[in-house]
Amino acid sequence: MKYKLLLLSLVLFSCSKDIDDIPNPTPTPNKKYELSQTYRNYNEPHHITRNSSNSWINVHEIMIQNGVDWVGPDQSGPAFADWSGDGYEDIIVSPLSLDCWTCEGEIPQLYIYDTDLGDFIYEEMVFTSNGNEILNRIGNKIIGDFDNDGDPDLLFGGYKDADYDTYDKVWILENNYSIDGTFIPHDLSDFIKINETATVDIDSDGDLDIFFIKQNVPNYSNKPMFLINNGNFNFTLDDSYFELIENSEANHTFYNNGENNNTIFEDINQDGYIDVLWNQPADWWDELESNEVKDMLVRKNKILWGSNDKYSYNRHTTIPNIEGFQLVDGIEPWDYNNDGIKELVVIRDNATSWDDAHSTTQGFYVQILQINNRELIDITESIIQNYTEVNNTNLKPVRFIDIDGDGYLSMIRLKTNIEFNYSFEWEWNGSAIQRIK
Ligand SMILES: [Ca+2]
Ligand SMILES: [Ca+2]
Ligand SMILES: [Ca+2]
Ligand SMILES: [Ca+2]
Repeated sequence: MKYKLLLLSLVLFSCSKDIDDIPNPTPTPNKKYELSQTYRNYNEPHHITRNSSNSWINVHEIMIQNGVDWVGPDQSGPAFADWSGDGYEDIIVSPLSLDCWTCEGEIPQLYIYDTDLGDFIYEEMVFTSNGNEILNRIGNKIIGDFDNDGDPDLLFGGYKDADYDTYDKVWILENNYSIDGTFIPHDLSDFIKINETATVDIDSDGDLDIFFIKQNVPNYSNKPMFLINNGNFNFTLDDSYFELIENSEANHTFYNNGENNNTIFEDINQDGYIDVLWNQPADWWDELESNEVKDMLVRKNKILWGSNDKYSYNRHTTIPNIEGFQLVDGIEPWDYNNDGIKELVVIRDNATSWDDAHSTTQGFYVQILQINNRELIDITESIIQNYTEVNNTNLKPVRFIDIDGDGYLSMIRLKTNIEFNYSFEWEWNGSAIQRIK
């Protein structure tokens, strides 16, 4: 059954026109994956580069075949990119420990696509230094061409051990594979403790900068910051892009973000300024201490609009609430109908509190928002089929890929279990966003 699905995917995938101009041969039976060369620009924000057209490949099956005894499908964080530089996408992914998956760090794994075999071959990653410190205990990986030399590099590490209050180091692994087979580690730990980051060229000088939130800052608690890229893996801290709120409690609440490497920087309303999709778990039912803080908490899931001034509380729009599905798992841009204008899809969980999220049956609600200047218009009911279920699973994380090669990006849910790499699928059918899976 699985093989049939795979073949079907391959046949559908081989119809793709937009990948490149190399003809796709009919899949050869003895090849497991018949992939095409893919030339991608890795000097783009991570929320774009993470959407690989090969995301349908079952990475966990590949890992298990190569001797990994257990994978945590939601935590292994596969990073599809051409790590070897031959035009074919490879995978870097995190194995985890079976007994206690955050107890011990594991070396990330590299699987290189072999065109003759049509399969991914495990290869030990070679680091030029600090080999015993480059470990992961959770899968967060940010792909980006940080030195602008055309190949993908990897921002990696930074797990916080809550029991011991210690942190794994945060690294950028400079990709030198095509030259001598190595990755060169650059330690970012002086700047960033937790790899909950996003990337964008915020100063428009042509290279990717890194967004993160510095915690425990005197007077402000949480401070949104950038590491501005100066080239050659040198960075400078810059806290000037966000207006800070004088009331530190309110500032904390407005700029707090929990498990967040999902902040998205994109000019979503197409006015020439980069906006911020502030993805943040909505735990706004916590103890409320003042009306000001209460007001801030309700506005946790929001868009900060770009302008020629700092990002500010005074220029934000809250995502419209859906009663019973208050927990927002993700806010993502999606041009589902290829008209060049992106709408927003908001993935919601049916929990009404963090306690609920861990104790009750999961469900989801897929909200679609149209953007009109700085206004958000809820078009869910008229545009998308089967957008809510109470007794199922949550949808996080979603990805956007053109599975059947017709030019429209499907929204899928990645990594639900070891058997299938994705479940759920919605795609535009000309009049509605149709639920396919
Ligand atoms: Ca490759
Ligand atoms: Ca690079
Ligand atoms: Ca830059
Ligand atoms: Ca804008």
